This record gives sequence, C-alpha cells and structure tokens, in this order.
Amino acid sequence: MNIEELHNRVESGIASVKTIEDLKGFKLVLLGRKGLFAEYLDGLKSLNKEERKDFGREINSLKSETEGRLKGLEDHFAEEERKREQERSWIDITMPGKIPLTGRKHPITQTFDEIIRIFSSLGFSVAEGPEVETEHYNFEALNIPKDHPARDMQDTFYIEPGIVLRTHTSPMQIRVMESQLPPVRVIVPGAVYRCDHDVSHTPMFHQVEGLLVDKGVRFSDLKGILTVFIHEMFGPDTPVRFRPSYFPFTEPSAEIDIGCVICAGDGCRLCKETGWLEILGSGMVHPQVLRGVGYDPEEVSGFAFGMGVERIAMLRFGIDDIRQFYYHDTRFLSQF
Ligand code: 2NM
Repeated sequence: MNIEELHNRVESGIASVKTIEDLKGFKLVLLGRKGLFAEYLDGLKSLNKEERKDFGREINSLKSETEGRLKGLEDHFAEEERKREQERSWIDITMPGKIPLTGRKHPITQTFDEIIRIFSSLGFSVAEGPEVETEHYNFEALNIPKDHPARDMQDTFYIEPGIVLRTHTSPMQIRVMESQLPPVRVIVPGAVYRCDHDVSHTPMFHQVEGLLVDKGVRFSDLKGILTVFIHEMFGPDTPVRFRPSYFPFTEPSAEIDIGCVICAGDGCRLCKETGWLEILGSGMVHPQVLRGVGYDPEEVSGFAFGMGVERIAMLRFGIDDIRQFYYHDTRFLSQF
C-alpha cells in the first residue's frame, strides 16, 4: 500500500483544479463511493492487523486533510462567483434618472387662462360662440358700415356671400346682449380670422373681448376695471395710459398703453422709441349698438374692450415673432 502515491495524486489533482466543475469532478474521483480513498480503505482488508491500524490512520488523516482543502477551494470559488455577481448587478445610484417627457400648456392657452382668471375675479362670466358668423353679427350689429375699411375683402375671409369667419369676437357680445337684459358682465375668448400674414400677423389669432352693461356705467368704470386688469397681468407698478381713439362700435373710444416692458419708457425698437406699448382697445358701447340689441341707451350704458392674446403673450414671454406660436416646435414651446 503506497500512501506516498495517494498523497501525490491528491497534490497533483488539487493543483490542476481551475474551476468549480474541475473541483466537483476531482472530488468524486477522490472521495466518491468508488473513489481513490474508498479504494485505499478497501485495500486495508488485505493487510494484517498491525499494518491496517497504521495505514488506516494515515489514510484517514490524509482524507480529512484533503476534505478540508477541497472545502477551502469550494469556498474560494463560491466567493469569486459572489464577487462576479456583485459586479454584474452593480447599480450607480448617483446616475441621474430618466426624466419623463411631460406635456404643458401652449403659451397662448396659459395667457388665456390668466386673462380669464383675472376677469372672473372681477365678476365677469365667460361666453364662447361661433367662428363662422353672418356679416350681420360681425359688422352691421357693431355699427360697421358697408364702406368701412374693416369690411374690405383683403381683411375678411368670406365663406359665402353674407357668411364670414369672424374678424373679432364682438359678434358674440351682440348675441349675449340679445339673449339677456342688463346687467351684463361677460368676456368672450376665442379664435378670430383676418387675411394677413407677416412677422406680427397670422391669419388666425386669438382675442379676449369684454363687455359690461348696466345702469349708470361710466368711463371711469372702464378706466378702473382695465387698470386693475393691467396691474394684475403685468404687475402693480406698470404705467398705464388712456389715449383717445376711434372704433365704430364705441364712443368715446380709447386705446390703452402700458409702459414698455423692454425699455421701461426710455424708448427702444419694440415701442418704436415711444416708451409705450398698445395692448387694449376700449370704449363706451355706441348707443346705436345698444339700440340694435333692444337696449335703451337712455336707461343703460356700458363699456367694452378687446385685446389680442398673442400680443399679450409675446410681451409676457418676450417672444418677437408671432408665427413661433404656430410652428408646433416643442423645443420652442416647452420654454414657457
Ligand atoms: C374692442 C375695442 C373696443 C367691443 C365692443 C363690443 C360690443 F359688442 F359691445 F359692441 N364688443 N367689443 C370692443 C370695443 C372691442 O377691441 C379692440
């Protein structure tokens, strides 16, 4: 019985183990039921009692030493596998997350919302009406005579004779007055259409017009309400100026300017060196318009006003080309 040889086979076997699979195979060869150690222990039977005791002790001691070393190797491979797994599943928790794309309101919608919020707080209700209108509601009822330049084919989109795309939202104010008695306190937001297209005009744009009719309404009411609106919209320190003007549907009429948001009155390209920006048209509703809807101008009076939403949005957000609103470029629109 050659213990030396068994010893050598253990050593060379362990030295050749490179992987966990090698180890399993080698373990079977050494320690399996029909393995080398089993064979050696079996061989003890052919020895006499004395030799059996000595060899038995040596084999068993080599066996338990070998088992220990194989266990050590097993632990070593398990630890290496654990490290590899850790490496594979490592997550850098300092990496920035993926930011989900979120939609947002169009700057024109945001501006509508703000205008509506302010007038709602002042007791105005909101009415909307048709974009395809009759010439009667769009012009006649508003005291715009047949030969008025606003009627020109160049400005108005005609659908068919007598039917137009509304050029302002005022026809809806007429419809509101026809449908109820004073007091009337309403704003009309919506899309309007004019045949015009350049840096400062798009063929479709948006307006909010407003109307207040009651007993004893005076020009000072117009001034008060619209000054509050401007100070809410552009800040409480915004300078306001009322300038005489003309509209067929109001008398007297005034255009309302605010101090230039760019140069604060010093004069620049935006305000054409005047220091002022026009943002509202307004006036006392013409007696002819009141009579047309069946109101008695001796009994009631009112003021009306109108503003371009794109223009207000451009001033609020510092946008210099109105067409930017309608290119649908989300890189542009997502800035607001
Ligand atoms: C403006 C300016 C001044 C206006 C007048 C009316 C109505 F229906 F009462 F006659 N609606 N809107 C009006 C008045 C509109 O926009 C620049």
